[in-house]
Amino acid sequence: MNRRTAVQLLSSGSSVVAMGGLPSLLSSCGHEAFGPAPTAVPLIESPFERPLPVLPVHAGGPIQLVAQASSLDIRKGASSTSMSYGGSIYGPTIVVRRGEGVDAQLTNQIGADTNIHWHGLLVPAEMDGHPMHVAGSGASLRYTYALNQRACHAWYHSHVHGETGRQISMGLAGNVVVRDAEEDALRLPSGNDEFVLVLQDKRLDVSGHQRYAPSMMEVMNGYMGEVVTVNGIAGPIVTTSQGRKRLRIVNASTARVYNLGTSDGRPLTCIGTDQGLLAMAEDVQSILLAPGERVDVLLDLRNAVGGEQIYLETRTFDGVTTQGKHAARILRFDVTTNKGDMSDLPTSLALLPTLDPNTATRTRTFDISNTHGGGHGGHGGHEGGHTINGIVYAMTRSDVQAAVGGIEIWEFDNTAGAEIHPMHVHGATMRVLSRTGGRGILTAPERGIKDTVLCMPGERVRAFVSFGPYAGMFLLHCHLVEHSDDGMMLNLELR
Ligand SMILES: [Cu+2]
Repeated sequence: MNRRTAVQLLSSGSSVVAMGGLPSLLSSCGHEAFGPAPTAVPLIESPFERPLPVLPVHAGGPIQLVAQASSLDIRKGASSTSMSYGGSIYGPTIVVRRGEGVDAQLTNQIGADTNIHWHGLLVPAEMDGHPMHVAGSGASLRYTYALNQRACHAWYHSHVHGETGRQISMGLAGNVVVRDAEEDALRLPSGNDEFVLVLQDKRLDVSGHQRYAPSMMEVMNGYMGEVVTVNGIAGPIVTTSQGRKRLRIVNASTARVYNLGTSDGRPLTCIGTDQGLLAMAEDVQSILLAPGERVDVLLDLRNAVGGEQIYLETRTFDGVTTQGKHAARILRFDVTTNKGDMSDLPTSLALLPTLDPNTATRTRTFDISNTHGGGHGGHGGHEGGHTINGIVYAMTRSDVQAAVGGIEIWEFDNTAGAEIHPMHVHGATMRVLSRTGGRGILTAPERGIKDTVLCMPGERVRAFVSFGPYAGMFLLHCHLVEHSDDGMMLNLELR
């Protein structure tokens, strides 16, 4: 794709904000020592002309996950190398009921170390995909564990230190859907009306091949692509009946935040977040979704008419200079004349555990500002990796010790920072208590149970952290994966 066709792809009549021009990345190849200046990578809409790929579902019984090279037409008619757990894109969606378990055999055929972290699942430490537990090339790892947690949308992905960004970006990710009786009782849209959507931006070269080669500047700002894919492809279409749709969305990008809304301004009904259902549904105009986060929304197409086209789009947002400056439509719903799920949503969705901060045994503050001793202005500003409390990750050092089953208050302090940091904890769950500075508010999904929380520049976020039932070495890290690969990660030892 040359510069002119790229600009033509900024389709007319859309919500795309055409900026002055495209940065050099579209015409450049290979790893640049110093990447483009820290301006936001634009978004380029692709023509909507292919059906949304449905990721295969695996329900019950052992599963083989073969990490392998694969090929995928991210852009129509342009085959790109990618990676997957079997098949052409990502891995199967593992559906499991509360009280059951997962038995997954990872076989490594990618020619480099890999492993699997079960993001959002509370599993024993040795099953959690800590970066010290990897399968070498040609080797296998078996993950077996029981699940006793609320219905939720979790996901799985590679967690090899220093390589996580590349492996996730190339496709080593998949979904886990946990179901339970509490959720069943709500009779939420299901079957053909329930969609698992993996959002990932891709940087494509002129031939449509995806690239992952962050420059030093992109390790700071995050590595962003100009094309947003859903379930692996650009420009997907869902042809669907009138009625309610349940969209279970994961942001599998390494760095790009999405501000999700609809093209005709109809609200999204937020019903769930990382760790399952909210207490009450909440209609919102837009939802900010950071890397690693999930959101569960209902899209109400009961009043749509046959032939209508409604887009899920990502809009601009404020708060950081390096992204959020562009909008694009990312998924089109083509509404048929058929009537689907026309029922109503109950007012009350779920009972969440009572939040009593007085039960916390201690408060810890994590300085995540990463001012890099001189800011991002120059190429020399980045020395020694991204840090938490000034510490760069070391594989076997125990950094934070906390009690199995205990409760603490954690404060993520990005007050002096200029970068975004979606903070993620393994082996524990979070309830966000407050956000001061920056946006200064909690968003609708943040009223539920979280495992990843976005800290924008200038923000201080306080969260109630409940440690899970398993002892051993877990992690606390930034889910802007270029940051965690660069060392923005601590070992959390539960004992
Ligand atoms: Cu970060």
